[in-house]
Amino acid sequence: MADLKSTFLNVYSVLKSELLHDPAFEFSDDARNWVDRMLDYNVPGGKLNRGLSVIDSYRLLKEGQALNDDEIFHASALGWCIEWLQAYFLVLDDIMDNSHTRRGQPCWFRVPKVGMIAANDGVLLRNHIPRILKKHFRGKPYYVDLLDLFNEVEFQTASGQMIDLITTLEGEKDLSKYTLTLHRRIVQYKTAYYSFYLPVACALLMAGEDLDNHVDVKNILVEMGTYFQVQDDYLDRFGDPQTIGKIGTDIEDFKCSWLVVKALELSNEQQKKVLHENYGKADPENVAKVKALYNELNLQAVFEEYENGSYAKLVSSIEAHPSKAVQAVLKSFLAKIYKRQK
Ligand code: GPP
Ligand code: MG
Ligand code: MG
Ligand code: MG
Repeated sequence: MADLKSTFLNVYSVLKSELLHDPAFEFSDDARNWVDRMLDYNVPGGKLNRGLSVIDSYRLLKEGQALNDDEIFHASALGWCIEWLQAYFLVLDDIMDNSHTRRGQPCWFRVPKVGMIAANDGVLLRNHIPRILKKHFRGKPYYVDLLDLFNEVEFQTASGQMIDLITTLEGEKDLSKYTLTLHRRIVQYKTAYYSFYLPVACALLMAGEDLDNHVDVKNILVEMGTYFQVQDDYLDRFGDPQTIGKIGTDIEDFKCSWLVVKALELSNEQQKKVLHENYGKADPENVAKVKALYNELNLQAVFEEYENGSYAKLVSSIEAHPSKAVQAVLKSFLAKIYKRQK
């Protein structure tokens, strides 16, 4: 495993170096240094789960056959495309959510002299993906499907992000519209497709599969991604910022978080009033009242129950899948996130 990770990180260096010498642009030293620093700051510093999953999944789909160097390189390059996509989303999401920290360091736009250049860096990160794909996959029979997959998933994510954002619009803050149905719609689109379906879909394309034949796999992965974002919402309030590397802003931002939806479900009239009066305000006093209410409603226990139920359901839908190799892919993914603390 440690070995796989270092191989994976070596591929990052190769891809970065290619991008820094992209013949389509005449780099000055300043420009090259900027991109170099921007990439190192934003791309490789996360858990790398999404990226590593492409290699894991591809290996499992090959049912134990050893992968050759070329296959490892290509699976890694696809994994990095997902990490690049994630970096692009996070750089922009942190601006939109007015966040402070990410992966244990200041959000990129908060770094001195970066500011709103971060918006363009997001666009650059996004544009690096088709450049990597063109360089390494243009000759592959699945090249067009790969481009189409990344485009579809980006569209779904941006659409989910749009609903996430418009529900918090100033002047239209209305807690009564926050239901599990709305929450599910947001998280399915903003998180599940790119974080869960995309890595497995990349591995399936590399293995020569037609994605239209794997709708059942997609459905299970979207379910898993929904569970993952519920964990993210939970950790926003109950996680340890040291461990997750970011400080939560969902209460201040009036987010349609799983926690507020559950709180609304479980509150009496008095408690609902507390939520209506305090949710979505930046003042620490308001935030503290919401946090106290979450404790009063014992949302930690409610989450634990959700987590156990969700895990059991996922396991049974995975075990109902006819292919043992696909089951192994899905189980390995689930094991990576079950009861995660970060
Ligand atoms: C996570 O939401 C969603 C994304 C990172 C997708 C962003 C999509 C864009 C098109 C920019 P979140 O805000 O809960 O994540 P976090 O808690 O990590 O900030
Ligand atoms: Mg967000
Ligand atoms: Mg955010
Ligand atoms: Mg979050």
